[in-house]
Amino acid sequence: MERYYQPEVECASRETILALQNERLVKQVRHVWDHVPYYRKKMEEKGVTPDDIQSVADLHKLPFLSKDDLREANPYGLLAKPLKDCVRIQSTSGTTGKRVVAFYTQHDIDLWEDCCARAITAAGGTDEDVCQVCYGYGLFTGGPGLNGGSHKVGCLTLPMSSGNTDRQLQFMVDLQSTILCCTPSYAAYLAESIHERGLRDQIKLKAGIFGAEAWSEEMRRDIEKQLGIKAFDIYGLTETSGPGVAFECSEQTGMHINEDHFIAEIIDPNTGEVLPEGSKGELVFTSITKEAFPLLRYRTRDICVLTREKCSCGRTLVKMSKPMGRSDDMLIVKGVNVFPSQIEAVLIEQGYQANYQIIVDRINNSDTLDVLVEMTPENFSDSLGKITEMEKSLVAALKAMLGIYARVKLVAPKTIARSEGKAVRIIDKRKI
Ligand code: DLL
Repeated sequence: MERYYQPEVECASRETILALQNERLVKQVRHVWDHVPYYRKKMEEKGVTPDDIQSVADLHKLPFLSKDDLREANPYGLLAKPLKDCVRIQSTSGTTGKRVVAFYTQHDIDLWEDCCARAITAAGGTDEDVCQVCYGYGLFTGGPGLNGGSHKVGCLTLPMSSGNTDRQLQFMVDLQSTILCCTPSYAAYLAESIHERGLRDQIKLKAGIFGAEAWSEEMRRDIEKQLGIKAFDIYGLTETSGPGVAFECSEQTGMHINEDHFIAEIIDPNTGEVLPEGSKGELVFTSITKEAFPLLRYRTRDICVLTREKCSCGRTLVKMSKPMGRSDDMLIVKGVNVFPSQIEAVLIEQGYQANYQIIVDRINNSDTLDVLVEMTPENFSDSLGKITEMEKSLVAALKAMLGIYARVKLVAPKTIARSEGKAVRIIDKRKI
């Protein structure tokens, strides 16, 4: 039984969704103006008042919010509800600077969990399922979000948190988990461990809900094959509540954005200009239902494309492509833009797994790009001559993809550290 499929919104006509967004946006702008002096000042500086915002068509008049604003206002500067009405905080990981704290009322948590429940349902989850949540719990939103969503769907929920792979596998086998929720890099590690322990016949997984970091289509196919599951992408960020802002359906061609809660725009990251549908640019979100920490026109730094093509699943919610990297994740090497996802796609296409590290340095005023790639146990025993050939072939494939030379070094299996959460694959020594 699909307890959390909400066709009245997920499959509603464009007009219905727009009417809902218009009404909620107008209310939200007023709420922020009345309760968040920080944002009110930004609006005043731009000469905008709540009366100027009558519908989604007026959204472009509002100022953007950035991570820098969040840091400056941290912790209470963007709070729109009295602290006594808040029941929870979550926090960003702080990998790109100081941590930012997000606040939730009980209502905010309820809506956030609804979004995660939609994601689990879209991945085929029902109250018959056993959902193993191995995203981190605590300040990270992955564990709490999927945990809440799983409860709403009525799955038997295994609140594992990340790490302790032996215990994960024991529970997976003993309780016959059918849905796995974790980062794609941890899913790949679990798949590797299942293979090594010969447990493939003892697991009953049917679906995975993987997100929180960039992963390529090639990596998806690899994980699906290794675990015998269908792997679904899920997107979100702490600032907009957490996972469940967007989720994939059975078509697996992008993630439906929960437009009854978030208005999405794509902008040119350099000029801030709003781009037409189908253009590649920076994703910007306005949260129209959040009470405690509502962000208007928040710049995510994630680069992607929005499309409204008809989806065979019946959902009409706009779809976002997989983020093609973050604008602040993008490496500029010898003046060329390099996204780690491009490197990953090449490696997996050539038969390697997503165990790699990218090292960028500057030697004699010139950038260098090194890619360490783990060999598979099968090709590890090959002769030195063959390994040199394999490295050469990777260098050529990377050159074709990136347009620049990358030095490739194949290393022994298991020499690159595995990740239980978000993988750290880039070492940029120019910044150290
Ligand atoms: O990663 C929330 C989350 C938890 C999403 C579990 C999905 C599953 P943050 O730690 O604040 O929140 O990081 C947000 O992670 O701006 C993206 O750059 C990246 N990200 C999240 N989901 C995806 C995805 C969580 N499916 C940042 N694909 C975002 C690529 C993703 N990148």
